[in-house]
Amino acid sequence: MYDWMSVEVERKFVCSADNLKTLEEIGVCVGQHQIHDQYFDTPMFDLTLRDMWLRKRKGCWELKCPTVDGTEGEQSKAALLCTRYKEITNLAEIQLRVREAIKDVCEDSEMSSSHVEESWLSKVNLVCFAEFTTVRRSFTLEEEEAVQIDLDQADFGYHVGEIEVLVPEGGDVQSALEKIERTAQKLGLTGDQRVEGKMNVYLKRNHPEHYAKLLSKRVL
Ligand code: V4E
Repeated sequence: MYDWMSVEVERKFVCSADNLKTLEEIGVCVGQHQIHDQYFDTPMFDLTLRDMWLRKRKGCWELKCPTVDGTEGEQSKAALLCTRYKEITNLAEIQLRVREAIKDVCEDSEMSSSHVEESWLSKVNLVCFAEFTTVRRSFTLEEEEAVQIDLDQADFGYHVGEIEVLVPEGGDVQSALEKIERTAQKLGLTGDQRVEGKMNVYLKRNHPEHYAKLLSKRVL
């Protein structure tokens, strides 16, 4: 069991004035902060085309990649509104996975032996393709342990809400989905469509050709 690997189960939502009022009544605001994210990929977008999202946040590397949990075929309506991604924060493991993903386009790198953090980026030809700042207000609900509700406002003018549960490796994803569904009902969320994340909107505006490719490959 690794404390640097967990599964993030998340449902994004459009936060109406009514939803916000309810959240402020039943939730506890646990903070507001600014998050500056830089996302990296090869110039040919080899990572994101594999649904792998490498970013630097607060000086730390994070990699989100698809989970393989075998439940894809039999998902409830509520589960279909959620995304599940493995979240990896250990740099050596991140480097391993990145190298594995792009090994065909990068033959002879010695990434894992690199001690200078930035040098591994140029070795595998990773460049920053997206950079933005988000103001995030975070809430919890007393009766829903481990659920966090974030209201995000990105600097390129997009607002989105997220209900999320971090499940430790090997933990109970099903119960996380149930917590998210209960929370959505408490907030009075009615939408039954997946809501776009910040990156969707960012890519649509800044890298429309790549965005179209991700859509056609069903990554987004
Ligand atoms: C996984 C992913 C991306 C990486 C960014 O993930 P996201 O959770 O949207 O960002 P953020 O800032 O809320 O991260 P947190 O603070 O919660 O860790 S970019 C695109 N994806 C894939 C993806 C998808 N296919 N569909 C939806 C609705 N969201 C994300």
